[in-house]
Amino acid sequence: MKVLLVAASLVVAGTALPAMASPKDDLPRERTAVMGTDKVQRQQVYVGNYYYRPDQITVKVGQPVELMFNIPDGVNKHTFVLFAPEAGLKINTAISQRNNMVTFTPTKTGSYTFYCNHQAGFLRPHSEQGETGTLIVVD
Ligand SMILES: [Cu+2]
Repeated sequence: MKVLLVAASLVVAGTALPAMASPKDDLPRERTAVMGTDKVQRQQVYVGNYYYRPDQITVKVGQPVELMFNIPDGVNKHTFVLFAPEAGLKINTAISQRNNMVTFTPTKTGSYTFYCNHQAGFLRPHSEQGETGTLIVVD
């Protein structure tokens, strides 16, 4: 009985709280990838419904980039698509806790859009729900 009461009060406490802010609101939107001593630029990217954070990532041209995705367990699938052949970028990969990294080397400065192309049933594709971002490649 005591356990039930505790559980019931937790439910009440939970509902009494204001609507939980999405974690994306607390995460930075802009980051410059950090160049390692091994000359690889690394950036951690949080992925959720339906966002990447940061969603504006600045990197240096001609140096390898490694994006490490931090993605929670969940039913929604997500992908990372970055198609800019003019800059040597042709990436289209599912991302998950098991497949949580992409590496590439941009060969041309510019701004390139990345997005999630997953679409469940008749729902709008994730990219149309905000799951997009920009890779900014600088000299
Ligand atoms: Cu997605």
